[in-house]
Amino acid sequence: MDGLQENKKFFPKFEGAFSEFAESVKGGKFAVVGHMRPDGDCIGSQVAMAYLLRKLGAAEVVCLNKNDVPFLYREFTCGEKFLNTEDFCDESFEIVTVDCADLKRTSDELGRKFPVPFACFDHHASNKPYARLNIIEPSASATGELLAGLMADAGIEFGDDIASALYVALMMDTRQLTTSNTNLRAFEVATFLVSKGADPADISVKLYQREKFGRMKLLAQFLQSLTMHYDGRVCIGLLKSGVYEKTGSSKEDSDGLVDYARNIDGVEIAVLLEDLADGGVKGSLRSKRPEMQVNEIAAHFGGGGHFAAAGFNVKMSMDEFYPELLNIIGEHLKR
Ligand SMILES: [Mn+2]
Repeated sequence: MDGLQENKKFFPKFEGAFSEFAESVKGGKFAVVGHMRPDGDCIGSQVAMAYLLRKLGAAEVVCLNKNDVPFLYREFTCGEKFLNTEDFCDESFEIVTVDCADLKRTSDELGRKFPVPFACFDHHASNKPYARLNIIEPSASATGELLAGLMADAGIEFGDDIASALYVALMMDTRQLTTSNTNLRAFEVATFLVSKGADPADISVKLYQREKFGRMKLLAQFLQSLTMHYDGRVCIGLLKSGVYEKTGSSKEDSDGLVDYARNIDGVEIAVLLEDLADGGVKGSLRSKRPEMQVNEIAAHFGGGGHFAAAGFNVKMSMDEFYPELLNIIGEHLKR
C-alpha cells in the first residue's frame, strides 16, 4: 500500500483479544447493537461488524437499533437489515455492541433481556467495560476507525461497500478529520479505506449536499434562540417542544445543530437544550478544545461523553434546569 509502512499494525495491543473474538464467533448467532439515535459512526460500525461476524463464520447476524437508521446513512447500510432493539428478544442470539459507552445507550430494554453482552467495541473514554470481551480504545477517533484497523491488522478482506461504510463512520465522528481526537492513525485508516475503494468525493456529496428543507427551518429556529452567557464564552440554544412539527423536521435533524453555536468566535462551550416529550431536557455540550472537558459538566447531570463533545438527560423542566446548568458551567469556567 502506497504511503503506509508495510506490516504496520494499527492496533497491535488488541491482537490477542481480537483473535479470541474471531475464534469464538464461529457458528454463533449475533445481534449487532448500536446506540439510540444512531450517528454515522454507529451505523457504519454496525454494518462493518455484521460483515465481519459473517466473514468469521457466524451462522446468523442481525443489526438492532432503538431508532431508525438516519436518512443520510441509508445508502451505506450494505443491505443489512436493521431491527428494533425494543422488540428483539431471541435469546439464542449473543449481543455485540458497537460505539456504546454504556449498555443503557442501546435502549432501556436490551440490558434487562441481555445483561451481559458477548462483546463490546468502542472508543468512548467513559466506557466502563460491561461485556465479556471488551475492545475499547479511547485514542481511536471513531469506532469505525477501530474496526477498520482491527480488520486490516487481522488481514480480513472487504470491498468498497464496507470501506465506504467505515469511511462514513470515520468522517462523521471526526468532522472530516478535523476534530481534536483526529490523530495520525485516523488519517492512515482513512488512506487505507480509500485504498479499499471508499470514494471521498462521492461520499462527501452524499453526506454534505443533501440537506432537507425541514432541517434548514429547524436550524433557523435554533439560531434564533441562541443566547450568550459569561461574556460570550458560553452559547446556549434551545429546541422547544413542538419545534419539529412546526418546521416539518424530525428529531434526527437536530444532530449537529449545536456546532453552529460552537462555531461562534469566542465561544468556548456550546450547549443545545431540547425539551423531551416526557417533560425532561436533553443536553448536548460541545467545546472548541478538549481541555475544556465538557464531559465533566455532562457527568454532573448523569451523562457523559468525550472531552469536547458530551451529552446528558435530566428529568427537570427547561425553566428549572436552565439556571442550574448556568451555575455549573460558571463553576466549570473558573477552573
Ligand atoms: Mn463514535
